[in-house]
Amino acid sequence: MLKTSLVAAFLTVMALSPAYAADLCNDAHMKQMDDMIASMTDAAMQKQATAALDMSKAAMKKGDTAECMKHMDEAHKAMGM
Ligand SMILES: [Cu+2]
Repeated sequence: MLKTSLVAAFLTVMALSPAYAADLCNDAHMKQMDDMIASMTDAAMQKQATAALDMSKAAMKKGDTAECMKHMDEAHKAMGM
């Protein structure tokens, strides 16, 4: 019982921590996103995801993780995630 709630608390911290966000705002994940977007079949959604990812990459270059994650989230939504 106690162990389960500790794991749940840990997962919540993981999801909310900046370290987790930084985990997605990196070159490796951007490459993964590029590949995933490239394989999308819906042209309109693909365009939307590309635009969002471009803004996410620009924010990442500036070191703005919060902004990077915001646009990353938009890209994910356009990808149906
Ligand atoms: Cu992503």
